[in-house]
Amino acid sequence: MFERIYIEEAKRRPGETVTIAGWVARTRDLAKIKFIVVRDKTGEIQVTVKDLGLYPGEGLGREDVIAVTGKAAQSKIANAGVEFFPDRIEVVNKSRQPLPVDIAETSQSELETRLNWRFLDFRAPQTRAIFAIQNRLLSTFRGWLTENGYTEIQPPCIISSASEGGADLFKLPYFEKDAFLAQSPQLYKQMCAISFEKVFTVTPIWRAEKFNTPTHLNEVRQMDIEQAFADDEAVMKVLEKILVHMLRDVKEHCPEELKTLKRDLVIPELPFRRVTYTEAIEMLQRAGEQIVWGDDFTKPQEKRMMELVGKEAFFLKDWPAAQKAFYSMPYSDNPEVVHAFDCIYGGIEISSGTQRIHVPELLRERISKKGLHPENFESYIEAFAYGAPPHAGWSIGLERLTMIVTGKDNIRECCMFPRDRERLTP
Ligand code: AMO
Repeated sequence: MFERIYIEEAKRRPGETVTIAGWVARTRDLAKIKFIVVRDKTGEIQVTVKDLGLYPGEGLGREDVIAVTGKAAQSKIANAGVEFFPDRIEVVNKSRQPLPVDIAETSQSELETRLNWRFLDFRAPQTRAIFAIQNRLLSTFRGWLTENGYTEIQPPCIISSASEGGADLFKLPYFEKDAFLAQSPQLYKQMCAISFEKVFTVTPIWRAEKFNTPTHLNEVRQMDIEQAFADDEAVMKVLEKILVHMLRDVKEHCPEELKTLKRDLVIPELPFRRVTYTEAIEMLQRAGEQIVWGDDFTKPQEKRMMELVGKEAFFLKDWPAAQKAFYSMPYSDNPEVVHAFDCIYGGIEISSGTQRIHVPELLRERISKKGLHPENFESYIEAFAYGAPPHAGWSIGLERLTMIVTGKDNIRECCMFPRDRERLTP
């Protein structure tokens, strides 16, 4: 392989003979001169070909991979202020023409077509911006938690029983038994937190939800924490803090990407408002909505509530036990209400969490009450019989968070290879 430097670096080293390599973004032919715009991961540069003998005889098409040896020079004409004068142009690999998706202008191709040709779509400016931001969110999440004393854990993805309740499980044969794809790292992060104290993980999870909506996937990446000696309020404080930190970081480090996406990112104010479920029901009732205590919110009601609360981000807390998973800690004076919260950001639930039950007997009782069988959870329940401190945690859906940060209205845009009811390839 030839030695190449990135375009960004070539621009900083005018006058030096170097080799750049990348994809042909576009070409322009004038009578005595040809222009090739070459793109690599660091940007684009215009290659100005004055000696037409250097130009490949078979011509160049968009997305052909080429290597160009020559010198960068300041230019008053080229858009970026620097152009590249070649001594040699090598065609590394041709692209089939025509391209099945319009990379230069993503909005002109249907999302379905773009997803069918995802590897090409990754070269489009908007898509690159989305995943640059997602990458930043992930690295900041990991960095902040590591710096603040959390241990990264590796929970299993093949599990023997439901972690979030009975429904929506993908079943798979596992030798002589049945197993399931994890719906959440829930049970394992709890078992880690009662020993390691502060843990986090980023892991794929699977939900066999049959519906197809703009905010649901069947395979999700969850960003979770779990911590000992903590209640719901303690982990809500961590959540609002890390979320604002991640958003500030994106705003600071991804200004070009946000510009490409035409996204004016508003950083929510700290602390986030805490609205109880009961208050939310009353607010909606006052606004004329048909809803009673115990109901879940419909999508339009959720939206209405957003408008009524009037905040970019807020917590919705103290949910009815019936709406939340078996492991949620009930209030001691009102067991119908649990120490559970959702974080609503940009109009959707991006995260939810609870204080957990750390007492085996209560856990057995709540599992049975949900119509599940405690015997299927014994290894988990038993973990709390040997000195389990109170603990709490939450999970942020990476794709939903990316959706809001990038201003996209379909979650599939924010997942490299989305899995939904219909899509299993690529
Ligand atoms: P929950 O089921 O609310 O809680 O999931 C947490 C977050 O994960 C994301 N998410 C999804 N995103 C897209 N498509 C889906 N089908 C989907 N399902 C979930 C959302 C959601 O807020 N174990 C608990 C969390 C905890 O208590 O720690 C759990 O999984 O952003």
